[in-house]
Amino acid sequence: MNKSLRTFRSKFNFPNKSVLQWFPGHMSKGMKQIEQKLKNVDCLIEVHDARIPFSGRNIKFKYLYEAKPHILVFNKKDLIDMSNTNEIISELKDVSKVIYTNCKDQNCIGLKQIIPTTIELISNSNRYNRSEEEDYSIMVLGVPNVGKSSLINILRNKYLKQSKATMVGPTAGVTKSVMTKIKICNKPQVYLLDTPGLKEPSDIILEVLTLTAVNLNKNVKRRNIVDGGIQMHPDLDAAAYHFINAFRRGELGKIMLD
Ligand SMILES: Nc1nc2c(ncn2[C@@H]2O[C@H](COP(=O)(O)OP(=O)(O)OP(=O)(O)O)[C@@H](O)[C@H]2O)c(=O)[nH]1
Ligand SMILES: [Mg+2]
Repeated sequence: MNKSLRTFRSKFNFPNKSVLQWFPGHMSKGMKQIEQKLKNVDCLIEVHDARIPFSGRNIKFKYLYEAKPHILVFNKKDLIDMSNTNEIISELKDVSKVIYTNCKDQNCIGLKQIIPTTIELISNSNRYNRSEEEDYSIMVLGVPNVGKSSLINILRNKYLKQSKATMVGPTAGVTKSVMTKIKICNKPQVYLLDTPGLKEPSDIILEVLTLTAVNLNKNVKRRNIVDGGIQMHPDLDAAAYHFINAFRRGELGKIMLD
């Protein structure tokens, strides 16, 4: 056989597209940046969606919470039924402090508790290399779209009466890299560090979107690369928009997913 033919590969494995879509480049870069910045922070605020208290938290962050004091903020509390939060909190064995917030409400009680709680945790911890520092530096992390940047903006507005410092948006992946620290409070000096939402790769999302598109009868035309003909495919983007919009607006009811 011709030598050049022998170097041809005999098969080509298509990458698992769902994994690619759900772990974009900025996420792996973001994880490295978070690890690098860890030594410069005193505490971690994990933000998560109050509608899914037991699902979807990124377990890759777990070892970070063992290294630094950590509080869990369940955000978007305006979208849940608050009657069973005590039961939920008692089920969470890995967290010492849980706070419920609504970043759309400047008077939210939970928002008032965040900075005093973190300062108390830091004061009771070993700050190691940062023990001489007078300012407090806190990293905000979590999966995409849970309201990390919104939390930073509303706290900054609350304490410093200053406008937005970090971008917020309705789609996941708005914050793409670990930001420089943002001043939140003057006395004491508190800085928050925004991070990109990091989610573990998931491969069931395609299945969910396909079923949703089929149920909605939303299709897109695609050209068949083999014969050039037109084929109809489930419109996954339309399905995602429909589902997420309904969920975001609370149209699915005041529900818990866990
Ligand atoms: N209903 C409700 N919506 C909120 C709340 N907090 C944030 N949002 C909305 O949630 C969406 C995502 O907010 P972001 O602050 O951009 O979320 P993020 O976690 O920084 O997202 P990434 O940067 O993509 O990881 C935006 O549309 C916000 O307006 C809340 O307490 N209640
Ligand atoms: Mg953000």
